[in-house]
Amino acid sequence: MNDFSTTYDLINSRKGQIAVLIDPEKSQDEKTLKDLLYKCELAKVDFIFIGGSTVTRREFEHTASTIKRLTEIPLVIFPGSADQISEKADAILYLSLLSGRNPDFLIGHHIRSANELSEIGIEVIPTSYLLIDGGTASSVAYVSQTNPIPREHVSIVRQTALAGKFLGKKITYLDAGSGAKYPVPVQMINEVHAIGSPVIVGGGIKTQGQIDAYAEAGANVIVIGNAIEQDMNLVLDLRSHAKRNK
Ligand code: 1GP
Repeated sequence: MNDFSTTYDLINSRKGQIAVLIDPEKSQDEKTLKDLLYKCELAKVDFIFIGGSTVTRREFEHTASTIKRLTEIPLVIFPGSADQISEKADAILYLSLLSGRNPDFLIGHHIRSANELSEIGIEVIPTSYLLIDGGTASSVAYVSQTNPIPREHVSIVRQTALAGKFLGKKITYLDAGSGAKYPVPVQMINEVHAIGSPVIVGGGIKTQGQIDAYAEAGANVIVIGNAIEQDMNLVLDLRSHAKRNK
């Protein structure tokens, strides 16, 4: 295991860590999941994130239990709704969609899930969640009925992340949306890193070059979902990167 007492400490401990995002809606076949987790272990992936925009409670619980049974890689919930909670996870990113103005995604889902989270006692990490225009209509934008921040508006990203920090959020997650045509601009990572917030970045990331550029700009965790769903072997290419950063 590791020397860090919380998942937050682990996230904050260094730059360039890798998270593989598993969407339970697409991961009900145990053999495929087992194969993927085996490859994640070989590649020394740092975190498994679990979540999706349209997952049922049953699919979520089933996938979280299976992942926990098959690997010791820390499991972090990246929730699409108040239903995506499991005591099997190590922590939950308690996302406030600060790029939007939909009260449901700013406080509604949080109130709905608060009692259950308090009962199961997993680590809750207050997280500013900013959707950035990735050149495609993302499911998060559709489901939350919010508009992403335009790619050229780096100063809006900085101000929003700063406001989130003042509100007590411990991490900023910049997301171009799953399958984004254009991943989050590197300059946005620089800006958020500069305000002293740990950064998670995801959406449309496919190459080692992108991962290196984000790590260099100060991203703590780089999230890859879609590209690994398309080709599971891609995870093995992350191995050299993981080693370089150990
Ligand atoms: C999307 O950040 C995640 O919410 C990951 O995006 O599926 O495009 O890797 P991809």
